[in-house]
Amino acid sequence: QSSRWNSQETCSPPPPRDNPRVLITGGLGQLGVGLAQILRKQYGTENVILSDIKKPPPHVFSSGPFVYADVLDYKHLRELIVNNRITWLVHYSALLSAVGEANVALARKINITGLHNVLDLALENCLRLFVPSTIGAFGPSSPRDPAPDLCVQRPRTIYGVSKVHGELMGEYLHHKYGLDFRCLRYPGVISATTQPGGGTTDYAVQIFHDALSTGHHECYLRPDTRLPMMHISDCHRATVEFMQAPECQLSLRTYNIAAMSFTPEEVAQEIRKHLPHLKVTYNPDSVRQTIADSWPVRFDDSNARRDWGWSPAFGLEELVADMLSAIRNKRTNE
Ligand code: AKB
Repeated sequence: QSSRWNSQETCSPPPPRDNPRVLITGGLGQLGVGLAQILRKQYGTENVILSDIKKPPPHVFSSGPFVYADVLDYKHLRELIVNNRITWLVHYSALLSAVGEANVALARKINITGLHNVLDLALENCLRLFVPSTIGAFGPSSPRDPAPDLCVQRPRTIYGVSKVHGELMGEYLHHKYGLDFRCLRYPGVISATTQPGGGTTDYAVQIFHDALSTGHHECYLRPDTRLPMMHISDCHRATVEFMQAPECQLSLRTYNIAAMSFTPEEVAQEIRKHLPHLKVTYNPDSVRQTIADSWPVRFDDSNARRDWGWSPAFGLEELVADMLSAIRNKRTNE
């Protein structure tokens, strides 16, 4: 595996092109398909390639380029980047907090070894590289209300440890070799059409589906567990705006982004304004409750607001109204 790490050269990106050529890894998770849709509208369908190790559903396959890519296969990933003249890489492939604790060895492989492959390839090919981080990059000794961009980070999950590692590696390669590394710390992301898949904040998606189907949600967190959350459209917009921001505007390479913070009881109360009969029972599970208790209850995102103009559109009220109507629409169309 060739690497530029020993070289004194810095990364000089190719002359600006009209459109970036984007590769998204882990593209069939909660975020990839939606982000691809937005980028394809702006930059052209053929310029945005989704990739994953799973077979895509027919609507994904027919909506634009999709390729098989395993982030652990360095040579194949390099071939994809070179053959497709990729200039931006969005690295969504990762195991989330709860599944990571259930399979630490696999999480270490995908979240750390996979990231190393992507960092090497981004450096070698002068790519603009986006890697998401998370509220999970903080731990019990971090300031929790609010958590600033720069503070103590001692997470106690393999997910969090791998994300702090990613933040630090990316920033190191930026400062040493000029890698155009960009990282946002996402809150829990809430979407009506895509499932999160193994995180601690997943209840905040499931509660809407349960409210509309059985009217009963059993929550694995305590009713007063407050966590930062965000509507998926804000998350996508933040990602695109951050990727498009001129380098000279970025005083940091890793930013918190915030929209709202709520507890299970607060989101249930807001849902009851539309569905008064929603019943929520609480059965905290020790793994996810311990993880949630170690995470920030609020993010300080003032640097993102100042540097590149971040501002969320959705608060709790708008989120709940949108989720309920989007899930209802989806069900009538199925
Ligand atoms: C998780 O709960 O693991 C993720 C996250 C907050 O990063 N949704």
